[in-house]
Amino acid sequence: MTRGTLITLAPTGAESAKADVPALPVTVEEVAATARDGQAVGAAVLHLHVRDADTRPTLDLPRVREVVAAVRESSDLVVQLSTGGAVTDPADARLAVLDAEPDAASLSLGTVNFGRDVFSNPWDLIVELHTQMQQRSIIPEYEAFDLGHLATLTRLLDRHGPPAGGHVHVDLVMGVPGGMPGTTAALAACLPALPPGATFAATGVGRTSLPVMLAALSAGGHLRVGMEDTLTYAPGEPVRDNAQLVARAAGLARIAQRPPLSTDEARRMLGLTPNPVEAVP
Ligand code: KMH
Ligand code: ZN
Repeated sequence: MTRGTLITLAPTGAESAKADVPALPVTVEEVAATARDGQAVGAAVLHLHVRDADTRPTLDLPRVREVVAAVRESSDLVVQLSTGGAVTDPADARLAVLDAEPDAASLSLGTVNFGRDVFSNPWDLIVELHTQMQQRSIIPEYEAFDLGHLATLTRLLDRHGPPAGGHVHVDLVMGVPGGMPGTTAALAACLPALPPGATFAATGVGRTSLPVMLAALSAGGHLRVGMEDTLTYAPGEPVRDNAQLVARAAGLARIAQRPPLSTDEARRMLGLTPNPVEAVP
């Protein structure tokens, strides 16, 4: 079992409107402050969707670069750009996000119904993202929305080799309407399908956030939390800010005696920096 817990913060996403959720960080300054505050309470990775000046989701490269630079200025978090974008984003724009030179990027492993929409991830796009990230030394976080997506991951690695850095890290995105449910049983079903040596995190959308977090910790997994996935802290109580969600995850990780990994520890775990060679006695 992994000794510490990697906490990824997904603060914004592409689905919620600022007008509906005033606490959602969307400006460059808000995202930079969210990164700083999230790191202070235990986050090590930032899963980043960018918004434009009108608060709408955007993959505009200058804007993405500006937000990445601001996050690197305000924090030491591993910057993981979303290549999933919004359900309406075309594949070429999603691939072009890699030009912003993040440390890491998400890589969704299959098409899934996404509420009333379809989040499209055909095989050729998966392969293109995987190979481009290999060539650019960008660390993928493989996102599985359903059990079959893990079979796709095994096929991808068999045919196209390991990712940059050599380590495979998977995020189980659970509770999306159309994907696998956010339950302990579904999480347990995924575990035998993970590639050997892989680490995993889990995130439960909406009200599945807490059960998924507890199930992931009990299974030696890592956590992703944030307002991309969860807008209600408790029944009838809106999330105050992203730091509130990170602090809760960090508290549960400490109770599990697997405290939050620092950003340096996270970089080593993910293969962004080499592990120090064990001293030979
Ligand atoms: N916004 C969703 C359609 C990712 O970031 O890689 C896709 C998503 C996945 O959030
Ligand atoms: Zn995302």
